[in-house]
Amino acid sequence: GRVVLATRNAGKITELRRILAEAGVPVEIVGLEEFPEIGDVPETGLSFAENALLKAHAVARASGLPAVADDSGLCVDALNGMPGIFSARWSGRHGDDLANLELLLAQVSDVPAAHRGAHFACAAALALPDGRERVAEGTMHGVIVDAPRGTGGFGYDPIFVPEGESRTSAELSAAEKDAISHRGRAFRALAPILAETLSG
Ligand code: ITT
Repeated sequence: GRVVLATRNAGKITELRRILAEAGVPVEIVGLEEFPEIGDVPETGLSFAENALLKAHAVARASGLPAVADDSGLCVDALNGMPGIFSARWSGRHGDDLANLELLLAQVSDVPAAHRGAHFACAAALALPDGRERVAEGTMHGVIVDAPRGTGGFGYDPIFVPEGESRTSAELSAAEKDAISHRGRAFRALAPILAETLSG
């Protein structure tokens, strides 16, 4: 079956295609560029799951196809869980990964190494045109480092070292990141539901 990926974030698109292919979900993924009439969906929810469902429902309704959405972000302990659902626009410039990362680094610069805990969170939502919905979540715990390292991934990956690693998530291979990432975990949990929905 055909499924619309309800995201405009290039980093997510790359990872979602990879994770769903690796999970063996037999779907033909359609990009949002095929539906130029679908505008930006207001992300007014108070949680990753609410926002992922808002995006998936809006795109499923407008496209007439099942839609999958990802809402994700980085929750920093020393910042009481911020930027969280505001991760994409933390600096005030939506999707400016470099500005967001630099602001976050400045905000934790005085936080001692022992208190640098953080986690990425991802909500993976599936919505059907008839209004049915499913959602699955995943997290990846780790610490924020002092300076960016690595060129893989996207967003805050260069300043995040996953638990049990010495490399940042931007220094991991694609397969290594997918195996432990919040997105990998969330979408592998959604994969069987997606496969079942599309076959029946
Ligand atoms: P869409 O709503 O179109 O999907 P978006 O970028 O606005 O794109 P979000 O509101 O979910 O999506 O914001 C996610 C942000 O969280 C993203 O821009 C990154 O800054 C950060 N983020 C999420 N997953 C990440 C990852 O795997 N590595 C690094 N940063 C990540």
